[in-house]
Amino acid sequence: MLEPDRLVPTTCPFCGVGCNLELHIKDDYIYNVSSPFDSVVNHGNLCVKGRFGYDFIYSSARVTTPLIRKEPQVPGKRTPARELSAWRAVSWDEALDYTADRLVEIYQRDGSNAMAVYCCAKATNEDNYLLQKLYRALFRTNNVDHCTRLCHAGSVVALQMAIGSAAMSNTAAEVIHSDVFMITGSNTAETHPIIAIQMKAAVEKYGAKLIVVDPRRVEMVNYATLWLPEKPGTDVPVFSAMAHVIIKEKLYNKEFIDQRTEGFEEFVKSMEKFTPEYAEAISGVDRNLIIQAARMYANADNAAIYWALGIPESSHGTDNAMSLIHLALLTGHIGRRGTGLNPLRGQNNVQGASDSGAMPWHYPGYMDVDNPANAEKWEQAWNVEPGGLNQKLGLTTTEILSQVRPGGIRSLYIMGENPMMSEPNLNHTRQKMEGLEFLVAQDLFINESGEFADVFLPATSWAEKEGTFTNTDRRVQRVRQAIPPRGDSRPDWEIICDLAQRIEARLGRVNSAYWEYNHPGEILEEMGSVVPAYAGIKYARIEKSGLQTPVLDDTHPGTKFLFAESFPRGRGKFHPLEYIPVVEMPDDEYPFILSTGRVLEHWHGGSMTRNSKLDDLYPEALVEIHPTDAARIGVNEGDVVRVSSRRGTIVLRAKVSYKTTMGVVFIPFHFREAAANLLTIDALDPLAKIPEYKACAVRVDPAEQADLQNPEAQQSRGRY
Ligand SMILES: Nc1nc2c(c(=O)[nH]1)N[C@H]1C(S)=C(S)[C@@H](COP(=O)(O)OP(=O)(O)OC[C@H]3O[C@@H](n4cnc5c(=O)[nH]c(N)nc54)[C@H](O)[C@@H]3O)O[C@H]1N2
Ligand SMILES: Nc1nc2c(c(=O)[nH]1)N[C@H]1C(S)=C(S)[C@@H](COP(=O)(O)OP(=O)(O)OC[C@H]3O[C@@H](n4cnc5c(=O)[nH]c(N)nc54)[C@H](O)[C@@H]3O)O[C@H]1N2
Ligand code: SF4
Ligand SMILES: [Mo]
Repeated sequence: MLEPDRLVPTTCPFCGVGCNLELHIKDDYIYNVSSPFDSVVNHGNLCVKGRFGYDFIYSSARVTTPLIRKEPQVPGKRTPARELSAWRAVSWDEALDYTADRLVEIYQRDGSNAMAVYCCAKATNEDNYLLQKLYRALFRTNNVDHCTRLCHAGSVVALQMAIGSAAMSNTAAEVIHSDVFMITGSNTAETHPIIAIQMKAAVEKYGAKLIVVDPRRVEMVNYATLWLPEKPGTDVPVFSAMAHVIIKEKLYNKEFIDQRTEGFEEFVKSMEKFTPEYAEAISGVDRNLIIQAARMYANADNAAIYWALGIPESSHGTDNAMSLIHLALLTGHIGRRGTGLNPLRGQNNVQGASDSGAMPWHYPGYMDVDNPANAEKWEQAWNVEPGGLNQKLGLTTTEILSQVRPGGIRSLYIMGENPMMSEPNLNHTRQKMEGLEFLVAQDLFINESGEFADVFLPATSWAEKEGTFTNTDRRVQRVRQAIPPRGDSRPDWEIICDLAQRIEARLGRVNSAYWEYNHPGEILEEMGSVVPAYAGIKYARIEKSGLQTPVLDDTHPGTKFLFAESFPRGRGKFHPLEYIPVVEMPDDEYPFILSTGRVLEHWHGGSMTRNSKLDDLYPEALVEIHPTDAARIGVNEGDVVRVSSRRGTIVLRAKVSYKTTMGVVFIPFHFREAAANLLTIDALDPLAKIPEYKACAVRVDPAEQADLQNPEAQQSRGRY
């Protein structure tokens, strides 16, 4: 065994569980990752990504020099380029001067509405806070968003409307204190694997009963007392029928409803039509399962709900989440240990990026941008003249690209996102990317979106910088520099500070905002001076283990579960609901429903995991198809098939599996050779603006081996 020179404690860069890692370092090289047994979040457990996936930082595909495209790019005629020969290596000074010149030129010509930025849920709180500050304080725009829009936006909007707060109400580890818990729209064992371990223990060791509501036979079904295999997009009828049963059988908590909620009477009327029979007809779930699930959840002493993207990623994602929230409001299963409304947040720092203001309608701390009192607070903090901040709601991620046109959005700054893999209907996304006048990519890799950029700014990875991530249960944890930056790469926060000073100089607003920090800890303190939930978080307090927000002052111990006494909006509000089908139903031409999502070994667009040895574990895109459907269309395991929707076509191999239900095929969106988002529909939820990633109509046809590989795409994939 190699003896490490040092062990550096830090936080996993993949998912929102936020496992604690120990990086083993020899000669400034990370050669192993472990986790201490006393780690609060994960008790020494790690999934395959946390344990082995770190090697993406050493990939030969990583770019560590600032680059400018050799060929000037013209709006409407942009051409993607990944190979380095299309780029010129430049100094940081040249790259930043060029970026500042181009952004300021567009801002001075076309104003705030031409500017937009995607922040990054993989980067730290400090990085995100600064980038939104740059766009708000210097370019006076709220066109600031990040992947939360593509993720839990429906949950966030519904939770805000119903209770006034969108974070997970409880701590994931409390699941062992639940008598009953329900998981819906979450493939927990693959996407939040360490929380799944705790859930399995809750069932096997602590005797909790589990209800799974999911169209796929995900691993957690093996631990469930009840599985409700609904058709995609039918959550409102299923959960409203549960509410119907709870009301009809008087299983609700009258005291809680009287004291803590409003809108009950009207809500009861709107639930009348959602009989279990009606829900069965729409969702395909046996009415008796719905009745049993309702009784089991309502009669428990402590019952919790956990959910992920099967709920919000829909053209009626807000309604879906609302139908779940109602169950907690009816039964009072919230505000105590082992209960709660728990949207499992996905990216390592999506909770933190949202807290830090990387959103178009909120300053940091969820302060509405259109409230002058909030604007005033941030004007003072950022030394902006009174009335200087823009109080108009900004555009969301899903709106920013659709508004690329003369007179609309002209420039986009992307820090660590990959819309050319992650947004729906990629053929449309591509057209919009091509239409930009100026595009900045700040990443570790030239990803599918960076290929369109004018300038590439190489950021360091999480192992090469200091900062904090906020995990899914609101725990703010340290990220530590373990090794020197590779090549000329720099931490995001440093890049942003340097760029901001150059932009200020060009705007003649020198010192109009503060951009000098000795250490990222000072950035977090600046945020905490205005955001009460972060007021008590200082690096010195989180060196050993993190603190769960809200942390209201320097002695506040943090908050394990929320809403014991009241909700942030006062009373929890019921909202009458109607069932609205998904936008694109299957028909004769496109007879299957396509569901998209994740597999354990890969991460989103693949920049990280496909440049890691994890790629060897799951090297190629597969479409899951039910054995009955496969037999019907004459497809066997491993056969090459063509999957087409009204928007695009991809070719990949079939995986014949009982994991998917009849009529539904599943494709992970990690593979550029067969990008699932070429097929998905860009229909949006009207309130949350989140796309319908979990249901569109497709056809599946046998294809030839020769159709399979796009050699160009295969070759451009880097290897570690
Ligand atoms: N390995 C891995 N882990 C990840 C990620 C990753 O890329 N790779 N990404 C992270 C991120 S950012 C996120 S947001 C999370 C996402 O975590 P999950 O939401 O668990 O991930 P998905 O694979 O999208 O799974 C969606 C689930 O919803 C179900 N579903 C589909 N349609 C419906 C429906 O209409 N109703 C209901 N109730 N359920 C439905 C699917 O069958 C599936 O079980 O994962 C995080 N963890
Ligand atoms: N079809 C379909 N599409 C989906 C979904 C789905 O379920 N189905 N899910 C959606 C969801 S939930 C999400 S969250 C989005 C995710 O979508 P994106 O956020 O667009 O995708 P990622 O691949 O995670 O992109 C992260 C990028 O950040 C870079 N990066 C990593 N660390 C750092 C860092 O420290 N600094 C910088 N500057 N860059 C860094 C990585 O190299 C990578 O290129 O995808 C959405 N798209
Ligand atoms: S569960 Fe999530 S945080 Fe934990 S090791 Fe796996 S990817 Fe990392
Ligand atoms: Mo996500």
